Amino acid sequence: MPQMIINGRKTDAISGQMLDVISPVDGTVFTQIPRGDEADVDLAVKAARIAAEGPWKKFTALERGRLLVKLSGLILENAEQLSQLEAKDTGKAISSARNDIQVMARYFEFYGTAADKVHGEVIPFLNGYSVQVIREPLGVTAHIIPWNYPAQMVGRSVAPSLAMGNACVVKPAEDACLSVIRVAELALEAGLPAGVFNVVTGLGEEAGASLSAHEDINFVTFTGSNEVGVLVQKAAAEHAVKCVLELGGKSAHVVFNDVNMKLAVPAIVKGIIANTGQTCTAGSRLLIQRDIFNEFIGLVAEEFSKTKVGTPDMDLHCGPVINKSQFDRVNRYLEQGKKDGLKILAQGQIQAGVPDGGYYVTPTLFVADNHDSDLLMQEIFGPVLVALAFDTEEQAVHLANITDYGLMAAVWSENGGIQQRVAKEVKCGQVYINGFGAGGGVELPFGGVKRSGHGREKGLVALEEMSTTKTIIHYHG
Ligand code: TXE
Repeated sequence: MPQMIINGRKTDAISGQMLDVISPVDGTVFTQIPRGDEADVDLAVKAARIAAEGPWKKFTALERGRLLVKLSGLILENAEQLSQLEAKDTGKAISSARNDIQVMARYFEFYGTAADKVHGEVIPFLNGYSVQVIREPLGVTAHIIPWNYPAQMVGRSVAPSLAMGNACVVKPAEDACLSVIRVAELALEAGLPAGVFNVVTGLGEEAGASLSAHEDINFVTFTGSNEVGVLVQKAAAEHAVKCVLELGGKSAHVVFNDVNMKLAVPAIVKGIIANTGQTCTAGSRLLIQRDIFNEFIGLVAEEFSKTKVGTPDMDLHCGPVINKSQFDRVNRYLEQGKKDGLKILAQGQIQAGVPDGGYYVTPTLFVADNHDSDLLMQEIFGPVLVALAFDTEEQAVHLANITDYGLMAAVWSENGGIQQRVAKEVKCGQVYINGFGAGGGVELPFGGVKRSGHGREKGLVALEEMSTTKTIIHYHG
C-alpha cells in the first residue's frame, strides 16, 4: 500500500485513516492512500524546516545539483515502473505516461545542472561602499499539484526549489499521486537528506488547505482550479507568504487565410485531444478566418473523427477522464453545447472492449455562430473543441482575449506582420507561431495572466521564483 514520505520515512496518516483510489479505467478501487490531515502536514513542515536550516543548508549548490542529477538518473532507471504507475493512476495512454516520466527526469537534470549557475551581482554604488546581491533559498516551499500530469508537475515544481536549497512539502492530488510518492522514495535513494522532500497525501480541503494555511511555510505553488487557487492565495496571504498560481486556460488558435493547412490541422487536433483534453494549455478554441472556414474546418473534422479513446494499454489518442466528477462535467458541457445551438461536426470513437464503469467521454468538435456559449468561455478540461469564424485581424485578437483566462495561444499564418502583431496582442503567458505544444519545453518560462494565475514556472525563471535576494551593503571608507 502506498505511504506518505515524511522526514525520510514511509508513513501512514497519524489518524490511521485511508482514502480509496479509484481507477478511471473501470471505476473500481485499486488501492488506498493515507488520508493525511493537519497533523501530518505539521510534521512534514517541521521536518522540512529542520532540514532546510540544518543538513541541507550545508550542501553546496554543486552538491545539491549532483543529487538532483542522480535522482534524474534513478527516474530513468525506473522509468517503466513509473510509467505503468502513472498510466494506471491517471488512465492516460501508456506512451503518454512514458513521455511524462522522461519529462520528469529532464526537470531534475535541467535544474540539477543549473543549481551552481545561479550567481549574484555586484552593484557599483557610492564611493567607500561595496555592494553584493546574493540569492538565498526561501526556506520551506509547499507544492499543491493536480492529477493531470502528476509526474511532470512534481518535477516542474520540486526540482527548481531543491536546486535553490529549499526543502519541500508536496501535496499531490488525491486522484493520482502514486508516481509522486515513488519519486520521493527515489530521492531518498539518491541521497537527499531526510526532510528535504516530503509528500503528504490526502484530500484537498484537509491536507491541501492545512498546507497552504501553515504558518511556517515560505512559499506555495498551486496548479489546479481557479476557485481553489483563490482559496490558496487567501490562506497564504494570512502569513504574507508568496504564491505562484497556475489556474488553467481557454487557449485559442487563431488561423488566418494564408495558413499552412498541412502543418496546422494535425497540431490543432492533437492540441485538444492530448491527455484527453485535461491539459491547462489545451487549445480548446479554434478561430478561423471566414474565407477559409469551410475548407479548413472540413480538414479538422476529418482528422478529429479519427480520434480513438481506450484504456492505457490500448495506447490510443485518449484515455478515460480522471474521475466521475470530470466525466459528468464533460458530458454536461456536451449537452450544454447542443442546447446552445452549437453544431456537432465530428466526434471521436470509444473503442469496443473498454471496461464498463470507466470514465470514457466522446471527443467532440463543435461549430458555433458566436462566442456566447459557456463552451467557448469556460475551461471544460476534456476533448472538446469549438470553432468559430472571424473576419478581421482586429476581431480575431478581440475574440482570443475575450475569456477570463490567459495561459496560451497560437497564431497560424505565413505573414510575418500578422505573426508578430497577433503574438504581441494576445493576452497570455506563452504564444506559439505556426506550432502548438503543451506549455513548451522544460527550458521555457511558463505561466498565465488574468485568471490563469501569476508567477512563472519552468525555465531559469523558476529559480528566481523559488529564491530571494539579499543585498549586502558594506561601508569600508
Ligand atoms: O481541481 P482542484 P479539481 C481545473 C479543471 C478541472 C477543475 C476541477 O478545469 O475541471 O479544475 O478539477 C487540491 N486547499 N484544473 O477539482 O480541486 C487538490 O487536492 C488546498 C486545472 O480536481 O483545484 C489537488 O491536489 N488545496 C488544472 C489540487 O488542489 C486544495 C489541473 C487541484 O484540485 C483544496 C487540475 C483546498 N481547499 C484541474 N481543494 C491545471 N491548471 O492544469 C483541492 N485542493
